[in-house]
Amino acid sequence: MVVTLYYIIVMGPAGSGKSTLTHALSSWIEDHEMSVTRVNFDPAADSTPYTPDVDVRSYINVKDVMSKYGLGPNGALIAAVDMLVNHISDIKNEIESFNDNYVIVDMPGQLEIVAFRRVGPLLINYLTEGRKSVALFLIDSYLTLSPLSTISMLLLSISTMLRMGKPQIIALTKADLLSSEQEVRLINMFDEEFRCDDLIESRDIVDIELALRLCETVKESTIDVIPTSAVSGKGLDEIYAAVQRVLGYGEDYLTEEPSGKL
Ligand SMILES: Nc1nc2c(ncn2[C@@H]2O[C@H](COP(=O)(O)OP(=O)(O)OP(=O)(O)O)[C@@H](O)[C@H]2O)c(=O)[nH]1
Ligand SMILES: [Mg+2]
Repeated sequence: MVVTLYYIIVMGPAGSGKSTLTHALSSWIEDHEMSVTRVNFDPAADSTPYTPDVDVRSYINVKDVMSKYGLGPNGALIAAVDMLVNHISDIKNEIESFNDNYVIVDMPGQLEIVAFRRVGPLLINYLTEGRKSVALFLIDSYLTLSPLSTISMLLLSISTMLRMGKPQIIALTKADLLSSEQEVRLINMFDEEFRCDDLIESRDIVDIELALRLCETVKESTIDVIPTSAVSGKGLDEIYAAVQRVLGYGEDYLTEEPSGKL
């Protein structure tokens, strides 16, 4: 069988659960007899819940950059991500040498550095060039319990999608921490039934017209929103199905011969 590398770029704000989901999703993929390369793309990561197959820290480490150039953590992360440009070709070669079915790239949480500066999209475009790729944008479920907070997070996801130029799936993480009542509220937020007009009841909104327009925009632009838990495994099969829909054009490794590389 010809193995095609599919890239899943895991993005989201700090602490949204990227590394934990990278671990859970890669195990899920292996449990389904497909192979996966785990890439830690965070030069500032202290530790990861999975063992990276490819690790940008072996090329550039933020702690070294801090001490060498006398920078603080944010400045050093900006410099480190810039410096990755010099190594991206080697990183790509290292990833491709595994020749696995999927590559999961666990990104840093500082979106202002990895998505909104020029170099982040440049690195990811280089990495995924010639391959099918999808961004998986994570939002902490807890931040989607109020309509305004949800709209803010979805706007962030849309801004990130515009910067990265990739199709995007949204996963709501840590669903296991919600009570059943909260879970119902959360799912209803993304339901067809949810009406932006309900926002008018909120007293905290400075500009209600703007809030309503943004609400309509995010409602129209948000396609796949999947509640997940890395603890219980909830939503992992839905993420896989959504990735297939976006990337696979009907092609599905689950219905193909296993890679035999596990
Ligand atoms: N209960 C629960 N906790 C989770 C889940 N996913 C992540 N966490 C916890 O949330 C915290 C942050 O998770 P990480 O995976 O490190 O988040 P991250 O997005 O990689 O964080 P940064 O790389 O620092 O931006 C950790 O304490 C995780 O154990 C989940 O599905 N359920
Ligand atoms: Mg992380």
